[in-house]
Amino acid sequence: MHTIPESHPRYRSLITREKLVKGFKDGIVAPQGLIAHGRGEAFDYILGEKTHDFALKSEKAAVLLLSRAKNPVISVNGNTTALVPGELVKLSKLLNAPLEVNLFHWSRERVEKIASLLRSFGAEVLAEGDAVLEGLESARRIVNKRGTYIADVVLVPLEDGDRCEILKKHGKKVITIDLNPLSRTSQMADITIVDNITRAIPNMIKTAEELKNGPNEYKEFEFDNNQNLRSAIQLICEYLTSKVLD
Ligand code: PTJ
Repeated sequence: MHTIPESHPRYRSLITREKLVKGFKDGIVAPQGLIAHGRGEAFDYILGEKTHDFALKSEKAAVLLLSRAKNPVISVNGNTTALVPGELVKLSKLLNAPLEVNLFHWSRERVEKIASLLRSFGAEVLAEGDAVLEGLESARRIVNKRGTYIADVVLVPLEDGDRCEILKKHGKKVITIDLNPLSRTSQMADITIVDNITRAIPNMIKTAEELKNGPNEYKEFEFDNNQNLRSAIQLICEYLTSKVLD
């Protein structure tokens, strides 16, 4: 990795880029993943690069839904693994939700590399690719018998937009993490977390830990995904308008 001086005003953003570049060189991240990150960065920029109330609310709702699921699963791809490997493993353990490797730009080699990196953090990783999600033509159809195939709740962070609809057709609840509130997946998911995955997963870990220690606060939790998406889009509009009026 390049050395980035901590005093650099864009330090965190540059470190995140370095993680992806390293992930790409190590064969974890697809080349297209670097482009996908750029799109995410642009949305993060106009969201102020912080977790807003609407995001925190959706993160709590997501943890609650996953913790109440019978067969929850956390789907991981190249970008998510490069950015938050240890955190994904921690969340997976707290929620008893296995990690399942599911790639859009599929190769057996990359599946194995991602699985072994996550296993080095002590995770249970499903990577056999021994089942097919009917109705999907892309490589995302390759799933696991003990994972997405039987899951009732699926967390699909940084998704490319062809799977959410099919997962829902199969009767599954879908949670996504996507900085773009306008994306197809964001619009179709049951819970959309409009936040950077580098902040979202640590926030979800915190909630999962709180939930383990005392579930009372979460008993009456109400969540409206459409309202949540509207709040995210409104915040972007307000930010841009404020720049015009500056
Ligand atoms: O590893 P693979 O082969 O499964 O491929 C993974 C990528 C990400 C390349 C693939 O899923 C893809 O092409 O995705 P898209 O269509 O670019 O969509 C990814 C979405 O994630 C976009 O809406 C981005 O805005 C968003 N995004 C990118 N980086 C982040 C993010 N959302 C949250 N946190 C990020 N760091």
